[in-house]
Parts: sequence; structure tokens; C-alpha cells
Amino acid sequence: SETTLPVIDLSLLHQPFLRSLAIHEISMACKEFGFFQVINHGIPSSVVNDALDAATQFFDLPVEEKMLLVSANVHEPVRYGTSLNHSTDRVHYWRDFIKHYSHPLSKWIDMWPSNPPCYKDKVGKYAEATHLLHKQLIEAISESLGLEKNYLQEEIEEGSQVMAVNCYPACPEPEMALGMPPHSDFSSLTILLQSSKGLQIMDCNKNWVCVPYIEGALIVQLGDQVEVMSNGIYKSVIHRVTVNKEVKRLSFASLHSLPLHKKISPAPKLVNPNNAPAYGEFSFNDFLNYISSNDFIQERFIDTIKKSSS
Ligand code: AKG
Repeated sequence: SETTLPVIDLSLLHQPFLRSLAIHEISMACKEFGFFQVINHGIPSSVVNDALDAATQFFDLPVEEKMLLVSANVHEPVRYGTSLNHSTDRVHYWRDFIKHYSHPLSKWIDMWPSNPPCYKDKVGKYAEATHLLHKQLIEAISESLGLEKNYLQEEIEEGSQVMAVNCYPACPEPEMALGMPPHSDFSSLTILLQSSKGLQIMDCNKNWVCVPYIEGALIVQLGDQVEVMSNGIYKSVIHRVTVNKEVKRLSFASLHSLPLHKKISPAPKLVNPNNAPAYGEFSFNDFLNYISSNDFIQERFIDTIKKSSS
């Protein structure tokens, strides 16, 4: 499809006379797509490339070694797997992944893969950099909604960060497979790094739009926590992953959210007699409980907490 997707120069946020322009662009992108790419985001390319290098080495390890980290328990802070949940998925997706809690880093890093030996250092640096970037982005998004810049600051400082490192091997019959099925993320925001194209997002007319690969850019996706916080002014983006015959694709999806048990609800400032709260409250833990006992591909979690408009 020909739709042009938004690309925002984040260096504008640090320029007093241009910050409001960037905030305006962010607000337009969030309203139209729940999605944008960012350039000049401040994470050095060496940090990004080191993370991709560590991930490449990890997925190249012998399968027996990776299997030591396998778990089907979605509450496990570090787990390796294929598809979404290899043991329960009726349809398998063309994806291997390692997921690990990443903030606060010192609490979790000892549990991360110790092979390749560079993994903890390289991926740890990237995780810390994305944590800081998320803080700037959530401030800008709060501002774009007319909320205080630091509306969620404390929650975000102590918040959780799950890094999903994905590997989609080249696929002999790409039209028969998907890397990931359509879903939205539970997060406030997901910061996504991709090594090549493959991601598609659903636009407001329910058409799939391919996300171009832009060298040096990072992708920002709104998650369900921001949809709830904004009382539906912004929507989390539904996305899926296609695969291809030619190249193995890697991605790092850094899912930032409030602390595990902290409930998010519509911001009081965005609720008034004409705009009743459109969602019930939820925590990251509520989401985990939902996906461990439901087929979240059939019904999105966020749809289960929407209030009927009657
Ligand atoms: C996820 O890990 O939740 C994703 O949606 C990954 C997206 C991608 O690989 O582009």
C-alpha cells in the first residue's frame, strides 16, 4: 500500500522553539496510526549494532543450548521459545525469541543468557538506552494529550521493561507463514529495532501497511496502556510480522510499562461528563494472567476491559 507513515526527528524535542512542533507531529501520528518512526533519537549506532550482533550470536547457538532457557510460563522473567507459545499454539509462527525482563537492569541481568559472553554487556547497554528514550517519549506523549509532562514519571521510573528479541529465519514458503499474528502490545510504548523490513501495521481503514526499513531509525508503537491512559484518544496499534525467503530478520521489541502490579486507568483530566471512562483499569500482571488462560489472538485483551458506551 502507498500510505506514507510518519517519521519524527526527535532532536526537535530538545530545541526550545521546536519542541511544540515535534509534540504536534507526535500527536498527529498517535491519532492517525498509533505508530511512528524516530530519527535522531540519541541511541548511538554502535550500541544498536552491538545489540544486533549479540542477538545474531545467540540465535546461532546450538539448539540444545537455547533449549535450556525454554519455558511456556508467561510469568517467567527470562524465557526462550518458538512461535508465541510452542506448547499451546494451534498454529505455529515462524519465529524464535528470547524474552527477558530488563529494568531495573541489575535485578535481572544475572538471569540473562551467559552465552555468547558479550550478550549481557551489549544487550544491557541497549536496554538502558531504550529505557531513557522511553522516558522522553512518554513525556512527549503525555504533553501531546494536554497532561503534565511528568504525568507517569514515577510509574515509569519504577516500571517494567520486557525485551523481546526476535529471530525470523528465511522461510521457504513465506506466503504460507507469519512471523507473528495480528496483535497489539500491553505496554505503554514499544520501542522496536528491526534489521530489515517485515513489520506491517493496520491503518484506520483496517488495511495492512508495510513499515519501511529506515537505516538508523527506531519504531515507536503505542500499546494498550497508552490507549487506556488517553481514554481512547490514542489507540494501540495492531501489527503483525511477515517473513521472506531471502534473509533472516532480527528485531528487538522493548516493551515498557508500569510496574507489574500497578493499575493504569484513564487520566482524570481526559474524563468528563461528555467523555466517560471508556476502559476499566488493568496492570501488566492482569494481561499476563489473561494470555496464560485465553487465546489472545482470538480476542485482544484491551477489548475485554472496554466499557460499553451505553
Ligand atoms: C513483538 O515482539 O511483540 C513484535 O510485535 C515484534 C515485531 C517485529 O518483529 O517487527
